[in-house]
Amino acid sequence: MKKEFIFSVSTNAFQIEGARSLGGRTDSIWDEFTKRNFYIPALGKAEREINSIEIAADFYHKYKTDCRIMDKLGLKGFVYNMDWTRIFPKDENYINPEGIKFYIDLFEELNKYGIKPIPILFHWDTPLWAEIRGGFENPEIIQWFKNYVECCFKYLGKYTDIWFVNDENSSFAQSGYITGDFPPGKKDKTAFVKVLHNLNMSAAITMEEFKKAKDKGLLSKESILGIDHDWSPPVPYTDSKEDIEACEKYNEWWKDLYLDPNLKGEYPKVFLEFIKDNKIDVTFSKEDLQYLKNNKLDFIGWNYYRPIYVTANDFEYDETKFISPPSKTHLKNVNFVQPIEKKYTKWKWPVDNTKLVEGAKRLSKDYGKNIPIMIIENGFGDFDDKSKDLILDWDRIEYLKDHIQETLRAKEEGVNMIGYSLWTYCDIFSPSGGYRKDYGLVSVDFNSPIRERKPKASFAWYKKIIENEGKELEYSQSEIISDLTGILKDWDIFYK
Ligand code: BGP
Repeated sequence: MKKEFIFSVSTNAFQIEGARSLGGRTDSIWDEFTKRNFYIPALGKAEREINSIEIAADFYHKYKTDCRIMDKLGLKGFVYNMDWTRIFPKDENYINPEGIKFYIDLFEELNKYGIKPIPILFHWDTPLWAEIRGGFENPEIIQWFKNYVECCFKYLGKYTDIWFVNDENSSFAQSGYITGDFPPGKKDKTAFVKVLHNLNMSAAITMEEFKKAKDKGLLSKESILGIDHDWSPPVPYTDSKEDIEACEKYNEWWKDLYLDPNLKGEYPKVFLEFIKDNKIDVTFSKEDLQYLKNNKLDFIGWNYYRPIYVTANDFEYDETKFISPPSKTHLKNVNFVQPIEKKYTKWKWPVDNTKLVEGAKRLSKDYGKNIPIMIIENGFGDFDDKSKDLILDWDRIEYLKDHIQETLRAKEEGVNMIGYSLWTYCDIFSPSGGYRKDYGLVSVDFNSPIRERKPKASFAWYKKIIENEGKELEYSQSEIISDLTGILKDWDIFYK
């Protein structure tokens, strides 16, 4: 029976939930990191703000209001990156009743409105008790993670049949252990290799627990478990043979390394070369590699924000050609450039939907013609003007329209696209922009003690798209303004 295409929104616990010291919860690495690195750039600067996530959008207290708002939007799915620490605040054994109860209540509430919860079990936020014991560098974490996922399938399995293990292992492992931009903030290639392997083994043990949970009837037989990855398809800067080869080399690292272990049960050559070239004293046992092969995941979550412009050349910074200095990668003759003729957000993220269909076809070619693919993140980060009665985020609507169009075209052209989930439901803490980088369909007033919510023009537009199942993406601004004015009529009573 062909399943309905899912129109959804996505969000993440440490960016939205707040209540970080409430309900029996203790600190995780993002709590520790944001406290230790607190930094607020000058007003209006598109710079990285590191701010407190203690309250964020206070979803922990406002989730019932938010579920009502999502019902008003007509949502079919809600992708939620869970918080391991809220459920396991002390160690790998103690289950926090208030923690698991919060997620049971949330999933119950979503189901009440016919919205399918789509949980992602791990989004970069290791519990501090685990980090102190080595975190993902310590292979024991695989058993600790097993306890966590077993608990989630036991108490939450009945609410949904679509699950993911990890969000963007690339961001967590590379920014957490190579560049140090994200917690735990290390620059250690050996740690990076160990962490990646333990993440993949944790995904494999999650698949083993997933199968057991199905056998126990905790999960429906059709339930699927996937990996969510942010592969930015490469665009060769020129059509030279060298630049095209550079794109393939790029794909080996940024696509194959973060998908092959989970979908093929093997590591790409580029990773084994990295270990050898850097004299990293880490080997993977035959048993582990066999275990990965025996526990491959079912499908792909794809975070598509932008393509990336790749060249083999080592260009000097020429402001007449590039909007930022070219950047070298650790791969020989693979460099990133930002050509001046392209379009970018205020945070210099390319705005370019031209690679989505080709990228989706490439994923199908590499991982199976019928492998289900769901866009899990796609969104437009901006400084929204919240000074007027109506928040008219037309640029965001244009961006979303262009990407939903390509997602549906990929589906029409034979890719098994099962859904589109935009980033993000409401304004939240951004890892690269703090509270000054807006992505939400719903605005949040971070100065208001009750974190007031207010719909933007994009809310009214996406509501229409869900109603017409993406058959009509075009819109008139005047119509959206009148729809939004209508939505705001009783907003303060029911949704503030
Ligand atoms: C992805 C993350 C999300 C989200 C998004 C936007 O990598 O999975 O959590 O933050 O990027 O990033 P940012 O807010 O830094 O622009």
